[in-house]
Amino acid sequence: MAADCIFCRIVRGESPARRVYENAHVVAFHDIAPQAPVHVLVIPRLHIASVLELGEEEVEILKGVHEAIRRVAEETGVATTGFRVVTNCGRDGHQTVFHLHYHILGGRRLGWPPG
Ligand code: D5M
Repeated sequence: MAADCIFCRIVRGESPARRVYENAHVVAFHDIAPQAPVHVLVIPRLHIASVLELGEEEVEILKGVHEAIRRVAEETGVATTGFRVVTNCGRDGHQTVFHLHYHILGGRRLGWPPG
């Protein structure tokens, strides 16, 4: 856990978030600045800076991430219409919060390629 990390604070319940799902490994909550009608973030409870820090020891966390993605997609209705899962990494990837997170975006027709 990182004391000054906003997503760690959300995991600990010290900062508010509109939680939609959680399991032993992850928490999912609505993004504060939604870019689509459905915009939910899935984050590991453990502080991991980005996908670059994932290895074999994190495989159970990744199972939890994928369970959360499926459950959030079903519960928000985008499982039937389609959606996108994105993780931004580093400067060029436009990562602004350095606690690993997966954006679930849906509820409208998304453009491709992303900007
Ligand atoms: O995306 C970081 C995302 O995190 C961005 O879409 C805003 C969101 N965010 C930041 N702070 C909060 C809080 N407190 N609640 C909910 N959502 C938040 P990135 O991929 O790093 O650019």
